[in-house]
Amino acid sequence: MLNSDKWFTEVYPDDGSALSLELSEKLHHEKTPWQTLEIYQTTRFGKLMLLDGCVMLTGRDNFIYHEMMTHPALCFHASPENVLIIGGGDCGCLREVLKHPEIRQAQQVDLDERVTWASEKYFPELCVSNNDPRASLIFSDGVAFIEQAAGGSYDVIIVDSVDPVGQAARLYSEEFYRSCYAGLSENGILVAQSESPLFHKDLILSMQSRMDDAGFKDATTLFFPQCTYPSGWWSASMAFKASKPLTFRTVDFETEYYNNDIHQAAQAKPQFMRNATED
Ligand code: AG3
Repeated sequence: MLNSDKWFTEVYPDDGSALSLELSEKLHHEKTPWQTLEIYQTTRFGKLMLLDGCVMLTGRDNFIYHEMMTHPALCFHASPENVLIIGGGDCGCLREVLKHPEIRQAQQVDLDERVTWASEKYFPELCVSNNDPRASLIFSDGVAFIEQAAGGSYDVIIVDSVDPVGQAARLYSEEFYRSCYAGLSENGILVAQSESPLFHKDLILSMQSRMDDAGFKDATTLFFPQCTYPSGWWSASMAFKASKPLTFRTVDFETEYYNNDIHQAAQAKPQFMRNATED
């Protein structure tokens, strides 16, 4: 039995399961205009950020998610210069994007300024590139932002959002993917977090078909572990405006999870995914 004062638990009612982390201190709690934001110190997972009671990141394992949300797409692009991050207010994706020396401009558009404030205070390691002259932090609605963007503005668009509930559901729609398609340059690549392969297979499949319907030529899903998210197994779905490139660039900076072998291995489809997409 767990002592509930000492433990945070995120329950996944649809899947009859839950994840618990042992806490040592409550560091912050506020209702922002958009959501409830909480930060805790855990005993073994570093700091923990929750939005509306859902785990957004822990200090211990966020590197896997942030590297997989950025490097595969950026390495598939021959020369990514302009990048848009929709969501991602904790700045973890921004930090990874700016490790690529080719990048000339990285814009991050998140609704909630308080998430970035909290990240700067409690996760300074994720915010090391916030003052990079190539970075701009914009606090506004990502859906409206990409709808209004000039066509062909971005080489890579990264959608680092929360689960597809409430306002965020718009970030999983065909209409939104159409705006991303228009906002991408000729060989542009879209990558979006796409939940758990085990718990949310149908969402992944419907994201892929919406990406198809929005005009993208190819789509692929990356599979990777993320032990503090539902089921401990996560995914990111990529869509290519032109055909999926046959080659990818190698990074020459330090990473903790991503490397050339992971780039390829993460695209291997589990058999149940193959079965679900076979005609
Ligand atoms: N974005 C994906 C969070 C989804 C987690 N879902 C949950 N715990 N139910 C995280 C933002 C990290 N930059």
